[in-house]
Amino acid sequence: MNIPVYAIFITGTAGSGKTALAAALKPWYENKGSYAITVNLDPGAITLPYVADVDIRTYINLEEIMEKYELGPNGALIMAADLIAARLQEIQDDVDSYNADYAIIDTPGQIELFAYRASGPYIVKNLRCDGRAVIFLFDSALVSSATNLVSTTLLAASIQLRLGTPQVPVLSKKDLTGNQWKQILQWTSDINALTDALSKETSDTTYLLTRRILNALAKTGFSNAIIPVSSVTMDGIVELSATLSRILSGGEEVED
Ligand SMILES: Nc1nc2c(ncn2[C@@H]2O[C@H](COP(=O)(O)OP(=O)(O)OP(=O)(O)O)[C@@H](O)[C@H]2O)c(=O)[nH]1
Ligand SMILES: [Mg+2]
Repeated sequence: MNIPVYAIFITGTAGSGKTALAAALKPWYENKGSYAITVNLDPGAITLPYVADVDIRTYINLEEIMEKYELGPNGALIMAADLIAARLQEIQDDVDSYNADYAIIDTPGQIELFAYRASGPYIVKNLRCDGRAVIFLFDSALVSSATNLVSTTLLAASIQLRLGTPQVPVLSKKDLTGNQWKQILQWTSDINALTDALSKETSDTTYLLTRRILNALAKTGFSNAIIPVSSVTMDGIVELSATLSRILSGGEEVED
């Protein structure tokens, strides 16, 4: 049976640029001579900046769920997220039919609906492929404060626990940060610089808690190798794809 070689799941906080990165990666891989497809797993997406080759909205209609179960938008989103797993076989068949080299998978806006309910981890672990990786987007607008960087890193660690799949940390929207991305990178590689920034930003109680969380995270080596990327200028995409290649192929470069 034809199965995609590599599955790349794009996760991150709401609005962090998941969809924009999916839209940017597909033509990038194709320019390199690979066949990449986009998979939209967000039943709540209204418009997409890419043509979804496989689209969960073919199988799950949010408005129908709202009407049928008399749910509001949030209740319907929760139910829709839960229904994604039940559609795995159809998604798999759709994906397989393309015989692609890469399946670039855009996940729902609300990360908690994807990662903390049963469906997301089920799909990530059970979609058949030769290699899988999860990108986690750190929104550069969000993590330009040291406190937010620590709390978003904690979220990324938690998502990795839930999805149980190698994670590539990415700093998104690099083009919007000016030179701030350099500061963020320094924080992620130098715990003393980050601790210093925290002490200037936070009150005593918050500082203590954040510091303890940071110390625990530091032991996991989290976000050490965060890759700054812009889906608009494509800056950083080469570095991202090289890291993905290493993970997806288990250490060996993927032939394009
Ligand atoms: N300048 C710039 N804007 C970006 C970049 N990535 C995303 N954006 C913008 O940020 C906004 C949110 O991007 P999306 O790709 O929709 O983010 P998302 O994570 O898919 O959002 P949800 O699915 O709603 O959670 C949009 O206006 C994008 O155009 C980037 O690299 N550079
Ligand atoms: Mg999106």
